[in-house]
Amino acid sequence: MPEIQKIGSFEANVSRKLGDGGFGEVFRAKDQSEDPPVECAAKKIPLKSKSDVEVVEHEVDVLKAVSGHPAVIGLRGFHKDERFAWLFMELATGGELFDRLIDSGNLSEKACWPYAKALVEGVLHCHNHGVIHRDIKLENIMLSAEDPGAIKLIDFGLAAQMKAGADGKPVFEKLYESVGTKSYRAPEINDKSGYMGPPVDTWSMGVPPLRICPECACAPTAVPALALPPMPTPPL
Ligand code: PIT
Repeated sequence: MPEIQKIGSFEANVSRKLGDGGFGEVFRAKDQSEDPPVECAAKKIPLKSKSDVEVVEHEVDVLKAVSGHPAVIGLRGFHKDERFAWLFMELATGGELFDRLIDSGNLSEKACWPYAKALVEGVLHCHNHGVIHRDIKLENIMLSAEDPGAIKLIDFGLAAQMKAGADGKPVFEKLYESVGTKSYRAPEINDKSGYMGPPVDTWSMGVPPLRICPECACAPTAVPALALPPMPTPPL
């Protein structure tokens, strides 16, 4: 018998794990407030300290800011009690792009193109809404089982959110935390003097095509280029 946990209008099937990546435990769930109920994903986050609560609330704010783009995972609901927070998100049933690579080996440039295009569009949407993802990598790109070219960018746990200016547009300021996954990190992430957000996402979104598609990497020129000294960052 599946073990079902009821959380508000949602039902999480804690016997059916969708993923257990760096982003925590994600289960299959249903949003029962819809008729018929809508399948979704539920991320369960243990709350052990006050800082855990702050981290989750930041992630929810970020997800609310970026929800609504086809290439970005959408937030359907959020619940929190003393012990756990639950994020209910759109369902992406195709697994990680990372696993797709493991299953089928390298992709051709033609096969890679729809993913790369959707990734650029999704990241641009985030930036337009003042959100810098800071951990774009194959493991954080989910695929859709129904729509073979579609991707969903997930895991905004390391994201930074820029404040909005008087015109409502984000004001991009320097960031200082050296976060992200090493082989996807822009070199300036380690600069003590800080770095601008959008370029570090631009760097890391270039890496997945290089990893899944030898034609995109067009070795041997691309690989030594990655070993060049860091580019100077323009003054603010
Ligand atoms: C899955 C399947 C699915 C969604 C997810 C994972 C979402 C994970 C996720 C994790 C985060 C976040 C946003 C999305 O901020 O449909 O295996 O930390």
